Amino acid sequence: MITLYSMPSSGNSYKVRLLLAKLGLPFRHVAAEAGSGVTQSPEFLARNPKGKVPLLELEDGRLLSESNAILLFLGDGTRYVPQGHYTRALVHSWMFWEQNAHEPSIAVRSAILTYEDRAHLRRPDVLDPLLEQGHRALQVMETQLRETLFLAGEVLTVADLCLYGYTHSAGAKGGFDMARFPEVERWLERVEADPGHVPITWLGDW
Ligand SMILES: N[C@@H](CCC(=O)N[C@@H](CS)C(=O)NCC(=O)O)C(=O)O
Repeated sequence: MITLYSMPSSGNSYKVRLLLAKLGLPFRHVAAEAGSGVTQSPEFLARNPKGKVPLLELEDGRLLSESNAILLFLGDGTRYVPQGHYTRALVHSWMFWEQNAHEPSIAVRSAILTYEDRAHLRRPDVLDPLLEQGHRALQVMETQLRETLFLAGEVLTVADLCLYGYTHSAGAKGGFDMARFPEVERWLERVEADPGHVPITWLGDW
């Protein structure tokens, strides 16, 4: 059976759990919650020197880190990764953008407001620019979702699961003003309506 090392409260980890649920793939879950020290243990660092989760361990011991690489690996050959070269490249484009422009503002602001060890960062000079950057990222999604039902076209792909990871809690955890982004809100509902959806609290207990 495959093993997933993941942080229960993290969107990057949630993306992978969400795809595993949709694929109906059984897995062993190893929790690495913030502050637990799991990711800095010698055993974990021997598996992933980056010291980060999610980390996928295959039955034969091969390892794969980076949430979006894991999504593309697990989704390959399924309805979640399109076959057409251009559409697949669009999926990659959204996933690279997520790590470069969306996660660094939306996930980071949410983390500062959630985790007590980041409470010292709850200052306007840190939080205000992140709010502005996050709203800009949400506007990029809003603009796309005025044109298509999902980010890379008319069907749900791993790009949607990837962006759902942190967007679904951007208002509640990050303090972003979601009322400004009605198409994003409708897209969140469409992603949730897709078969096999599970909440962030689901850790693989089938
Ligand atoms: N680019 C990486 C980011 C991974 C990452 O930053 N993981 C965080 C949780 S979201 C983590 O492992 N934190 C635990 C630690 O730093 O010890 C991915 O998408 O997988």
